[in-house]
Amino acid sequence: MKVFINKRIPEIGIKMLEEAGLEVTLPTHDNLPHEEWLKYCQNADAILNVGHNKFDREFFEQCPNVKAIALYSVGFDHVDIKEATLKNIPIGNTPDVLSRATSDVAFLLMQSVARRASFNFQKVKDGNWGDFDPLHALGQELYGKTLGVFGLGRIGFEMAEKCKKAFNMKIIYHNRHHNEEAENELDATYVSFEELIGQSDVLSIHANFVPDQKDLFNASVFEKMKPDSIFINTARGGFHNQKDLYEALVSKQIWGAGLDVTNPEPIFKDDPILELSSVCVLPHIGSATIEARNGMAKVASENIIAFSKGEKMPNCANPEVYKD
Ligand code: 8YV
Repeated sequence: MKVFINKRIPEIGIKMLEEAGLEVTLPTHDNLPHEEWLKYCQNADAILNVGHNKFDREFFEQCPNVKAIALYSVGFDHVDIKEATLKNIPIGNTPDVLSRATSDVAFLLMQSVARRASFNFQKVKDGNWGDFDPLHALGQELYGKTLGVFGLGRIGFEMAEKCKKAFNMKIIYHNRHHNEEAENELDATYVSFEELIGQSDVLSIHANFVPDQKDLFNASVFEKMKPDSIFINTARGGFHNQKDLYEALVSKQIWGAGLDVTNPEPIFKDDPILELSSVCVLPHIGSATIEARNGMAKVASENIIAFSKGEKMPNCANPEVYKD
């Protein structure tokens, strides 16, 4: 079976595939233009995909040989799951292995924004240390404040747990379902969306992105948030309207924002949001640890190997393909 991997992944994953007797193809150069990427896909039976290439109806029609896709990501918003299922193509993903790393980044952004760390670091880099001033560079403390989690799954749980343990924060959440583990272990309280945005001191997004939630966090939401609140997005940039977020920060409707994902993504140095001292932006590094990336390589390869043996992918975004 021929497997195409569009970018080099940690060696552990490639080794697993080769030891399973699979024929692995890696591109000759990075960042393939779309047409070249498509040609590689057309010659493969299965794809291990890094990044957010679109797998939609057009793709499936152009690549009839592709029988399975293992994503090197937990998110699958770039895949038309309905279409894949219709074509009986299992879509693997990589949950769990990146929950710690991604929630670490949410936690890091929260603290960074609370203490204006990136702004102050920039001052030092600019040679502008400044005199000690009792009224200057004042951040805020997080101890005992309220964390609101939008989407309390595995990553949201880990973020909530860190906030509870480190700062004794009160946890509220809004989700499709109740999360009993979080209610029992973290004393988390289920609230409505309106309560979530009105009561959170820190609001952190950890949900799977679906198109009907595009721009869910927009002007009408930011105006209902507390003026001292911090908005954190490590999930998908599509959740927030970035122009509205910028306006909310400039007009001090909210206190700050920490983003590991942007809308659009990427952004460049002329983006006005980067000029704000109340913002910390990272370039989508949520899962960028040695541990998480090795774990993702292992899980994605396990998915491909299971498929090659005619078995169910252990982590599958559309398990309905396995029902008769
Ligand atoms: C990946 C991510 O780095 O897993 C996800 O959903 O956003 C990141 O961990 C990215 O998707 C690259 O494949």
